[in-house]
Amino acid sequence: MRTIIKNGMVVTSGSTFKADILIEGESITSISNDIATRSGDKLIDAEGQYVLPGGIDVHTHLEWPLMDTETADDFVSGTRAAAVGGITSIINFTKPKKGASLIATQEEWIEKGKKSVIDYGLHAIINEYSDRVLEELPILAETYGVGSIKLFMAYKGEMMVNDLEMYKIMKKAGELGVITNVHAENGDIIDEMIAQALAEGKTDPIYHGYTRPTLLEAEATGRALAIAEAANAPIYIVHVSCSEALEKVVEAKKRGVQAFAETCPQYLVLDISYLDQPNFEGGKYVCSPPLREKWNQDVLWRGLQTGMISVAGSDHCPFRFKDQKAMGRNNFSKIPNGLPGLEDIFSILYHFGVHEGRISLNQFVEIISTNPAKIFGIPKKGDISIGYDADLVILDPNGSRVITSESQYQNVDYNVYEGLEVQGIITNVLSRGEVIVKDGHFTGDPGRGKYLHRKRQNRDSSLHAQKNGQTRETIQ
Ligand code: DUC
Ligand code: ZN
Ligand code: ZN
Repeated sequence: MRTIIKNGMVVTSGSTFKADILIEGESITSISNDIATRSGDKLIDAEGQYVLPGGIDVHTHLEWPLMDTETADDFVSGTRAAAVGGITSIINFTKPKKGASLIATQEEWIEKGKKSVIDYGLHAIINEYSDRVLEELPILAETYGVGSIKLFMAYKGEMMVNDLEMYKIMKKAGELGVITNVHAENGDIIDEMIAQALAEGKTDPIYHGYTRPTLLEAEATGRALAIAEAANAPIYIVHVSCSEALEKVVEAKKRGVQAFAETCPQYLVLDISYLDQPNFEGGKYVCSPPLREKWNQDVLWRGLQTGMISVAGSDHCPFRFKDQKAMGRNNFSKIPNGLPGLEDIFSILYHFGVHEGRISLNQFVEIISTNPAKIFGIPKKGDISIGYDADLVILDPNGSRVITSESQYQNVDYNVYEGLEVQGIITNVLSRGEVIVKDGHFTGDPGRGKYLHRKRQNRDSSLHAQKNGQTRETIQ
């Protein structure tokens, strides 16, 4: 089966040019001017539109248990929303029960993911240190293609690990070329601040913001980076929300730590004032780290412009307002933490980034597709190139749409970007050559998504820290 995308403006992280794209089966087999058609070819006319690599959202929480409930999107509704929004691959987090085998957990989550509409990978969360973790990590990496794990420095009792646990786990991960995602907030002090606020009768959603200050994100970020450096391990700081935390990443990069940073659309566009709305409306915006003072947004955009932040991930962690967020109506600490965003990340980043002139179109591709594929070792994705998977998004830059929960695919009763008009309409989406969104309508099938076996980090890089007692500077 051949498909030809005709007359589109092809955009990669490195260039923009007019060309046709030939797809045979699941892969791109030719990119050139005026590819001749044969009878039986499927033709898609992309005149006046951009053809971009599909978005890769490496930060999703589908079917994810948190704070005595579970996120509202499963792998069907979540990946359908992703597809419509221009995302053709996700990496979701697993969630092991305390003491559970990481391998058994991985198997369980691969099974859950089989319903997906698009391709899916899994980061393995590790919530404790044990000999078994050390035994299972190499199996996860080699047999299951799990090139990334995740550690939490907050959510004590549920997921938080201490510094020594982090060091030991990261050391092993580093030896294996497995990158560690870190949620960096100082959980101990946050818990104390929450208890103090509640004791003073401060129960509204805004206190979620006040009890998780930027200082404690920056402190934990700096500590995580130092632990990664000591462990000689690659590290990816998820959801950097503020200037002070980003400074820690920049300092670490200067020292030669193999550190990457991610931010999320909500930190680029929304701010702490959203938490301070009456009638518990602020509860809709509770996520961790919390939304910050507005001035941080410019700093985060500069981070994306300069490459200090490599990736935008959605941190899609959706909870319904009416019965899930409502669990914390009288106590902000009981509001499940998280926002929906998987369906809109591509549009929000395109609109506020490219359309409003903060980043170039090529930088957009780099941030939403190329960098996530490279950092997390996803083969044959993140670019438009011969031999690559035909994961493609066709976007009409002249159209616009208004974001609303009325017409969204995300399985929640609100949208944090409600009423916002964004430039650019996603007209068609292809996943491994199959059209899964046609003229804006979803046409894919649950269960067609494949599990992503991922590659590990290249441990030969001169970016890696001390070898045989040499300093980084002496290793070239
Ligand atoms: N932050 C959230 O807002 N939700 C899920 C977990 C997290 O780190
Ligand atoms: Zn997190
Ligand atoms: Zn998250």
